[in-house]
Amino acid sequence: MASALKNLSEYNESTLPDASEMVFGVVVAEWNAHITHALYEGCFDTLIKHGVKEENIHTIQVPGSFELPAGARIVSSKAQPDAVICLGCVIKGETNHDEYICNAVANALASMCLVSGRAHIFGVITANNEQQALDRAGGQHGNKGVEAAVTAIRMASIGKKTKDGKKAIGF
Ligand code: RBF
Repeated sequence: MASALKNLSEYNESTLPDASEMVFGVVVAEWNAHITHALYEGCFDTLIKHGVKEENIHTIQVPGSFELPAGARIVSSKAQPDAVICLGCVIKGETNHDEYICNAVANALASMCLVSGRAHIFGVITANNEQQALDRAGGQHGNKGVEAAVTAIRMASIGKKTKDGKKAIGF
């Protein structure tokens, strides 16, 4: 299994485009806050590291992961960001609630990408237990918030290059 072999948050920093003119919305779910706030920290630090201005990071906290798409709508209309990063953590319990929440959020964010033309990054940890979540929020499997920020910068750059009229983009 790939994730057991390497820290997926490792990436080649030099290949990432300059993000100093980019604007981002970040939506963070409060459920499992000890996990989601670690994701947010990784995400925020990564955006700043790649030149994003602090005033261009618009953050909203929503109650749970199910509210992430609604939060994304709100931050989109407030800030007109180049991409929206959604961070949450859904941990399996005794019932199937996790499947309903994860499916709803994944489907909604995918639809919002297509309808709005703006990248919505799925930064939701879907874990079978708390340890799996901790491992992916700054633990042995890296920090999914860092990965979400990297993906957002890449997608925002693709959007901007499309406007530049470039013929081959994303390479
Ligand atoms: N939200 C999360 O972000 N992560 C969870 O693990 C989570 N578990 C939930 C379990 C149950 C049984 C319920 C009813 C809600 C849970 N929520 C969780 C909250 C959910 O995302 C949403 O905030 C509420 O359902 C209100 O719409």
